[in-house]
Amino acid sequence: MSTEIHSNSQPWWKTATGYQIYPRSFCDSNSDGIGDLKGIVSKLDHLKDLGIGFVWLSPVYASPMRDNGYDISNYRDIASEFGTLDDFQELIVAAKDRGIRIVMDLVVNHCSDEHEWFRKASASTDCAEHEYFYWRAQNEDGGPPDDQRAEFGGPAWIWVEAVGKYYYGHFGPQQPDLNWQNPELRQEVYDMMNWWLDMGIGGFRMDVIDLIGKDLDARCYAEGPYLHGFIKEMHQNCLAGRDVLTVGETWSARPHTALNYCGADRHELDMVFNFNHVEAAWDPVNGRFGQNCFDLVRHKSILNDWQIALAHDGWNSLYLSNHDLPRPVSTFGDDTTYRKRSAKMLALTMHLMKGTPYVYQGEEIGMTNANFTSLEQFRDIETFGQYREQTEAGVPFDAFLAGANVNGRDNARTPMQWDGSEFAGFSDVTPWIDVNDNAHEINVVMDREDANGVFEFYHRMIQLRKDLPLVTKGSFRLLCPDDPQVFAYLRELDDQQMLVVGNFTSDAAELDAPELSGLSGKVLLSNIEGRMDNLEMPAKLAPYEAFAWLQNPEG
Ligand code: TEU
Ligand code: CA
Repeated sequence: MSTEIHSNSQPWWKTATGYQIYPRSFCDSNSDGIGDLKGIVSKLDHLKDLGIGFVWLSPVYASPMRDNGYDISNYRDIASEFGTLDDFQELIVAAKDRGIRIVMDLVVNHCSDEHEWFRKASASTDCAEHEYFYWRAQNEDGGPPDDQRAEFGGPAWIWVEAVGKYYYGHFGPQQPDLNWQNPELRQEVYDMMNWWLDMGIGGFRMDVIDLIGKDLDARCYAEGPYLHGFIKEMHQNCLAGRDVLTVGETWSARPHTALNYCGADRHELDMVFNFNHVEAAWDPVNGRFGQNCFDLVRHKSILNDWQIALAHDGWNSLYLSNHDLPRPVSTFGDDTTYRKRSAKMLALTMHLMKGTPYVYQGEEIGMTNANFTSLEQFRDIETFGQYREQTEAGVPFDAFLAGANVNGRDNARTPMQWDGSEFAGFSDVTPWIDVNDNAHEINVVMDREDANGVFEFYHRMIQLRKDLPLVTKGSFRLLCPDDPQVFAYLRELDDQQMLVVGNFTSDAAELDAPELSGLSGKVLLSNIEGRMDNLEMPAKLAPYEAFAWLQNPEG
């Protein structure tokens, strides 16, 4: 049976569920310990069974892999360890056969210092490529123009003797920022985007796109003065008239700025990733590598603000995890006693809001944080940067390790757990990063054999979105905003109402929504046995219980 790829009244990306693949960690087809494109092709049925409409593929371009592909040395080729352009085209076709589109990662705030552009630019001032980067002379005392630090540690301004100037690397020396002020650079980027779009990709996730409009002299980086002009120009040159999805990674976006990117009259992007709810769980004193400070009332308030801001124009992206973040069941749920139940609860409360949901690989079986015990196990450039800075500041190793295990990026990058074999079915040799110790009890084979598995729950939840227009189109109303245990909201369309409820704690809880008392309806999906169709208020909730309930199912 062919899978419907177009929906009649709405863009496909409003009714589809996305799935992010981190290629290095997904599936290794040729026994070198590194995931690759052929490996992805071999697992497409897993995604089809889940009900996925598109894949966001983290970068697969040629790269020295200092930041696992977020440092691109050739935008028109595939990294040799991932495969070839032919493999990529095969992936597009094999995915399309299953009703799945491939959305590429667009990393154009910076490239790799091994990109030909930068090689030329840093060898001579006398070439067009020199202007593709940000250069500044020494200041009066011979130092860099300012004291800006790079995201991955060290100074952001790096001296190049051959040209007698500093260049700017927001993330680090191996990721020089591209100078978006330069029209030829912009044209290079647009030509490259069109080249991929013409090949039939489903769109772009745009890496740190909020940084491209920076004004370095004003020390203004995110949402800089040139940002929206550039995105508009990109839209005109590449996106207008194409049926593709665009989602910006925007750490700086707030509810009141979101429409600047995705309002209908803007002609910029379809949606952005909001990180406000992610950052809210970070330790306000010790930062990301401190403790987990998740607070449900704040979490609800943030998500509610985004739902309200984009209720009538623009569109939300809905997610709890990606390749930079820890595993949601470890951060927001319970990764031991109530692992499966809390994984389902987190998914249900996130996916049934208004917007496009994204699943990060392994989330659909409730994979957990890595819990590494030694420095040798880590691979992430950012984590190593933290290690150096913290060690210099006198932070003991155990404290660093605890922080890395709470929020380090390697938590999401351990190999996908396909089965209970030695390397979890990811590879048949030692992988580039350790498999999580729990792979023998948390893996796709075991989870899918279990009628109460996390996968089956995701599958049904994703199906609900296809069956019920209310999930895509309905309005959103948060219930009991101040309740510290329960996340509950109503979705409404015409004369139908859907109630979504999740208990975020390991204690029993209660939902009181008197307006719903005695109404007739039915439970659409629940993560415990015995949730009854008739709602008696107040409703008693078991630990981490979640359900979706539809009033007037015939409506
Ligand atoms: O991430 C943006 C970014 O700012 C991250 O460094 C983030 O602050 C950090 O990981 C906290 O979670 C994007 C990519 O998603 C990331 O993988 C890249 O390393 C980064 O850009 C540079 O391209
Ligand atoms: Ca491989």
